[in-house]
Amino acid sequence: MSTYPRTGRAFARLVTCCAAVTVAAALLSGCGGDSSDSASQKPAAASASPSKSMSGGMSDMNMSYGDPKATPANKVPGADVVKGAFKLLDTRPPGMDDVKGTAWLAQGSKGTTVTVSLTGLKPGHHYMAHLHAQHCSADNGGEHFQFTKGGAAKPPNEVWLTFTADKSGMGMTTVNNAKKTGKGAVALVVHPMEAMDNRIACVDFDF
Ligand SMILES: [Cu+2]
Repeated sequence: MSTYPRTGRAFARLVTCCAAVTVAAALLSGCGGDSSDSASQKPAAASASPSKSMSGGMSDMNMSYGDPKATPANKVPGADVVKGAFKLLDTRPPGMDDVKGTAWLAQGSKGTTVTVSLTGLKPGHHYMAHLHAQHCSADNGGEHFQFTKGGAAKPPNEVWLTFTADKSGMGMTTVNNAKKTGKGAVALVVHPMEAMDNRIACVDFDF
């Protein structure tokens, strides 16, 4: 298991932005570790509505968010789609210099659909992405986008995606939310699951 350096500033941001997720990362023992562990912990089926049987608390932090087989955002019929390319962030952990990819955000009659597709990831490692409320140039995306500001810091009030890189270092998934983000979700940030404060890359959505 690798550990990443944590600066005080990054940790403070972590507490405000991704504290809940870090709990999840801590609970996901073996996450990002050896491949046998990863395989045994891989969810049987990704769920686009992870909160249905959960009553809140830490249990829902172990859920997966998104479904790689769902209709991707750029193929949602009749939706307005914005697309952006990932830009590397200075907070990325070592070994992430070749990360590249695209994210799409679609809004239509079924709410919001977000798809991420990345290459250059570490094979077998777990990643998480969120919609963020500020552009990449403003504190690397700032805080998470929330439909109800100050509400629950988790889906469905926030938009989260989880995915695992395949053998070639490629990862992708799609998640849906019944509500439209409007122009409030201006960026998407991808993090390593086990080190949420090490933001790897960011996409700006320009509406
Ligand atoms: Cu985030």
